[in-house]
Amino acid sequence: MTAQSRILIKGGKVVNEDFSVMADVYIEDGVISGVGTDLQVAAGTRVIDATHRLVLPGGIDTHTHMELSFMGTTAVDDFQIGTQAAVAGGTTMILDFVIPQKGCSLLEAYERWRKTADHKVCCDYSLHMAVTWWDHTVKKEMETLVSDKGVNSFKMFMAYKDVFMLQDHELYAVFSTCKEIGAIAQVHAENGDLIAEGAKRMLSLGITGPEGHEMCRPEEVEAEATQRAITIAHAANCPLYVVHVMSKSAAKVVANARRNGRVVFGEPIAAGLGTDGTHYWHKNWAHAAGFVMGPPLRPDPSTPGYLMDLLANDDLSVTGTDNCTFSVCQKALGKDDFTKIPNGVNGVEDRMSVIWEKGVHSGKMDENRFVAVTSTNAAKIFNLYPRKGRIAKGSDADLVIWDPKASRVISAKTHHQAVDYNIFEGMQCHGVPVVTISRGKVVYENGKLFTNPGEGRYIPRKPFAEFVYKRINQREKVGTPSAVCREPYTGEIISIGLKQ
Ligand code: URQ
Ligand code: ZN
Ligand code: ZN
Repeated sequence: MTAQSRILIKGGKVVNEDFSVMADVYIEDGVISGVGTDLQVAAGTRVIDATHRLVLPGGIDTHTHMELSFMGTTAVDDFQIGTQAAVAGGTTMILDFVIPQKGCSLLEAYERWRKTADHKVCCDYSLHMAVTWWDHTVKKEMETLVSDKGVNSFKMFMAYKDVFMLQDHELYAVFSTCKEIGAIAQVHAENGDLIAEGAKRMLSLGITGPEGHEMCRPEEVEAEATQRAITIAHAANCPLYVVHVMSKSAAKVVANARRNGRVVFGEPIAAGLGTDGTHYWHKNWAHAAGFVMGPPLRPDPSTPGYLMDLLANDDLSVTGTDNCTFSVCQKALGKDDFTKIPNGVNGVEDRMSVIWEKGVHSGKMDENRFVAVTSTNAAKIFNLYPRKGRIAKGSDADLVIWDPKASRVISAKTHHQAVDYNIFEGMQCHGVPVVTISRGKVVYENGKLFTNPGEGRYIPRKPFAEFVYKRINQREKVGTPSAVCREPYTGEIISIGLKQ
């Protein structure tokens, strides 16, 4: 073991989701080997001073699309640049999506994504699998992905009609399979049929700009699909994860379901927590188009604060970014027709600071809840905990030294992402990552990257995460309906012979 692989983080406050404590952290060979005071450390250990700073579990971004080919072009943040930007923002793991085209093999798509990502990633990563079509071969491949490839999360699109969208009976079949194999079902919850009709209507009214993108799919189109997914998942006794919850209406549906005891998790994203859909009405086309994603950001300016309130009180559970970036010249594919603007925005670098500023600095949540929603809950839901999402002996040494008092101004001029604009441009955020450590290696320090592409690893995940399945399993045992015992009916029966 080289001295380089031994680090002592001294004088900081360790913040986990359940409590904070003044303690040092000793790291050896990529793993946390001690948390406390007066730790015995080997000679030659590198000491990092964390006085007046917080030591947090590295962020886990539950939702990215690095170098996704979509709507005729390819997202510019690839797995190298995207993970460099992640660690520059205090995130030490991303969960990306394999998205097979309709009719294509899920396993072949999985191997393609691994081949693309493995040699590029600068921090650990894992993969969700999208199910964009359904037949018995898809079911077989889902079983193989769980048993052999460490996938335990499958995403179904209720939008993108004719491209990725599944019908309700297919959703029921896929959800039932997820429950059988111990996976969590994720949904992009928007009514794809209504979007298609809405878009036609907007274009027929001569509305071709980004404002049409939001007006063709208002909040209720998201809320209706969110409720429908929850209902179908409940019928299958399947745990549900609603990705990118973008509106107050959809958030209320998730909150209500959770209060009714449903096993459902809502994922707001940095964009929806930090900005809003008023930008679609900006006079500058490129500015407006830069915010186009699905579901859209909402023009109700109270949306970010509302989503943050629900995230603070556990009505919403976990945060991602849906980082799927297209530079202005790519967005311009839709300069005359908003339905051709590649959907997606940035977030992977700024998520942690945006949530600290709007969530913790604002007083809506404390530092422990911040850790829960940026790291720990993701680890628990996707069965990575406590290897990831906690600062404890034996956990991976994925951590960030965080300065809650420092602030930074977000700008495309200084960000590490490849995309040539930033939806948070000009936002001042308290809460700044000073040092990011990925599996015991300093990968970012004082504004400089020390990453090596390929040093990140693919992290396989086992099925039946306890955090998700304990209630499901118990309901399976006690919730099965039974028939009433009764004497057979022996009275008269009307005859309904053939019509004369
Ligand atoms: O829908 C998604 O999550 C992918 C295709 C990224 N784009 C987006 O607008 N959300
Ligand atoms: Zn989506
Ligand atoms: Zn997405």
